[in-house]
Amino acid sequence: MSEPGVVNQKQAALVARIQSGQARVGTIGLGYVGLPLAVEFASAGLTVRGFDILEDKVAAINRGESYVKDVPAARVAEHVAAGRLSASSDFAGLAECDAIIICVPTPLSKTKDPDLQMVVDASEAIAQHQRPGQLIVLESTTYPGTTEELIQPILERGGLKAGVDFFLAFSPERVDPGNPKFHTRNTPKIIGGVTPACSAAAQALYSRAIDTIIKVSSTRTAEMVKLLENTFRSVNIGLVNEVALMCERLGVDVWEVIEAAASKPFGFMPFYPGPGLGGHCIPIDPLYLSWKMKTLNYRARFIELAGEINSEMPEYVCERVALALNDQKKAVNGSRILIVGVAYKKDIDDVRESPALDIINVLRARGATVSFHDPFVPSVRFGDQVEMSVELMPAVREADAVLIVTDHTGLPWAEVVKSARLVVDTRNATRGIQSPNLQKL
Ligand code: SAJ
Repeated sequence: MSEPGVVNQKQAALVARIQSGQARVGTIGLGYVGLPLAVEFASAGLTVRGFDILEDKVAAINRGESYVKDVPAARVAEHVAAGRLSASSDFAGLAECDAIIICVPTPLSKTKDPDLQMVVDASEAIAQHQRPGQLIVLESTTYPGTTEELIQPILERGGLKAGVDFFLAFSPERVDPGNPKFHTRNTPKIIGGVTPACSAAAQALYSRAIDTIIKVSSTRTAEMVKLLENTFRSVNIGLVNEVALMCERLGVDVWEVIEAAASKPFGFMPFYPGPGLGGHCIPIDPLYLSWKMKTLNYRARFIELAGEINSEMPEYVCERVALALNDQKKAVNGSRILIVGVAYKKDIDDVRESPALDIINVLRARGATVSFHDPFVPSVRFGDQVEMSVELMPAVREADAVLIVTDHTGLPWAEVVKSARLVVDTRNATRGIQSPNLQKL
């Protein structure tokens, strides 16, 4: 254990190494958060070692390749060739890092409770190779209290103390996959340290790679900021999905209503109805907060209600397809249905938690023959079957119904509507196109 006075020397030495560019940064988890972050720190001139348990990711990076759409392979290759970026599945290398950032998934368990096993595994790996003077930052989205209640004890088990012998902070990731404008460097970064010395060390690190740093007073505050951001989205998407259900009963075009409401220059922010909530963040993160609140005997009603409405949308969409087929004297049973777009949102290739998968399963359970076309997703695994994306127009012409689930940019929507017997559009991809065979949410 160090004397109180030493903490400044440890922190000063760490900050000096960061500012001189000598610091070695480790990122645990090389997915859509960890890889862009690793590349950004390498671009800032620091030496970065990415750690992942998946050998294929490690090998791809060391070959100078990128499997994350928002990270050009050329950037990976450049830093690997220059020796600034490398990857490994040997976590012993953590001992050489001055700063370690945990970017592993925080999914839900089968019982819809937080599953922090990957965060615990990463923390245990750090503890196993820990040395005084290191900065450890958790970026994975989690409930308020995780950093200090779960990670800190693991890292202090060997006798080192947070804020004295090592530095510990939480800094939420804010990656928006496919966003052409905002990426790691130009998205403001929230930082909350266990102690002010921890915050200062984290600020020194991130300001090397990110333009705007915002320090908050604690790790819990930083953890809650992220959950507010994502709960805000989930609740507003739930609201607008319910508005779509209301507008359908009122015989009013919900897309026209939202577009007109969005003309208000203040006090309104448009969200859009859709086939349901996909991705590994918005459907999941708010449940981390409602779970934590239950342990404090509080029921987070907005989160629960939004979750109910959003998770009912795939079923509602299937009902709309059934009614539209019925108008043409057809049943879902025996119909050929083409799903256009299976990614969870437009212009990305990720199908995790995509509502399209629920919709396909429901329609198949009702006896439909369902195929899909997605220019970003060449194949999807359904159980032990891998199904391929079909060519668009022949499938459109053959289908009894075409269901637009993801409004990828650049698809020939007018031609789809012209050639199809029936189109149900859940994303207003066909805005401005009129046809008796076209229905929208
Ligand atoms: N969605 C709607 N209606 C909307 C907006 C979104 O139905 O008006 C659906 C999308 O189709 C998608 C889901 O909600 O299925 C989530 O969409 P999203 O735009 O929130 O995208 P994510 O989950 O990829 O990324 C979000 C980030 N997105 C934005 O801020 C726009 C951001 O909230 C977080 O940085 C990120 O989650 C995260 O990692 O937490």
